[in-house]
Amino acid sequence: MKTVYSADHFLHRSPGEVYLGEYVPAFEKPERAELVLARVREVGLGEVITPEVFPLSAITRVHTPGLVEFLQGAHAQWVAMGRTGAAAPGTWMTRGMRQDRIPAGLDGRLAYYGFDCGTPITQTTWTAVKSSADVALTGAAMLSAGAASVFSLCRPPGHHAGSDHYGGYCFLNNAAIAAQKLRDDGARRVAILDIDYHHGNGTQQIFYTREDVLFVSLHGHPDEEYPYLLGYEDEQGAGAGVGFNLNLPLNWGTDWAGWSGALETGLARIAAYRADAIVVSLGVDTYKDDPISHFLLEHSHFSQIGACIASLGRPTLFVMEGGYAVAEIGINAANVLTGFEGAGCRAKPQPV
Ligand code: OKP
Ligand code: ZN
Repeated sequence: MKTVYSADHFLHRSPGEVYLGEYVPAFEKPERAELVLARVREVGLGEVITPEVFPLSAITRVHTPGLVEFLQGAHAQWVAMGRTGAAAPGTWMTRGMRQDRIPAGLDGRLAYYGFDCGTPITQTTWTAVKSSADVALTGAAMLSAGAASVFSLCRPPGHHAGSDHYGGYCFLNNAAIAAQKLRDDGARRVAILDIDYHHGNGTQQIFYTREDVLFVSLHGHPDEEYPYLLGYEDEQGAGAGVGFNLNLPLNWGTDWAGWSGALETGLARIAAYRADAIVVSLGVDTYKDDPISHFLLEHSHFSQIGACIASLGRPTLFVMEGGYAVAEIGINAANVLTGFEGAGCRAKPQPV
């Protein structure tokens, strides 16, 4: 399978983040994508190509123009106010506050669009964010053109970004943008399988009222895990989308036995949906030594995950999301991809 990659990801580098009450080096850092790329080359996964540049209209299919303009301009406005460093909110919207009015000032718009303080906007963040979306869009276009599988090595990640909000290291939702592109290119039903450790709240929100994009997510239970305020199992969709959102929350300490059982449930739902294409939000922060996560998967399990996804027999786009055990991120991500190509799922065959 081919990999789509852009070195523009280097242009986003978070200065650091607050973790457990201390200011620490950012977990989401450029080395992540570089180590995944190195491993992709080492295992000979396939050609590595650079993305095409897509118009902003491909992004505003799932995000509001307001969010996109905000992300493009926020840092320049921050600097124009005489500030240094990266733009980030220190105030957030909550119950009882106005949602119908976007504040004119920068700090108000940071409060309106942002939902955490771990997603700073630097001078060059937008260029990296746009290239990450282009990496996803290029992968989707390759699938539309007949590729059986593609790896979009996106960075920064995307699944926490919603139609009009950003956070969780995510600015634009690469997987959602790719899924919409697949729909626009003619796929009738697209399934998104989110196997990142964290709930893909942004992806869920974007497609919550739609039946043409199924969202299935395995993640840390929101009672104890980020992003806390979405990802419960009773969120099953709304309106036309009822029944097309499947959350499979799992408790801290979940191991392969528990996790693979949930995967089987998720894969069976996708098989029953008869998706024309699958987008995998590929986070490998389910790994046992991930520094911010609490699942217990081991290297070999990632190979099995890939094989199980392959058993669906559908065109599949892998979109990189999280994974913070940096020394091991390449092995874990590449194992999913080589597992996919090597076949041999140990779980039950899925209905078609
Ligand atoms: C991104 B992905 C607040 C930061 C809280 C955010 C975790 C984001 C994970 N200071 N932590 O799903 O891997
Ligand atoms: Zn994650």
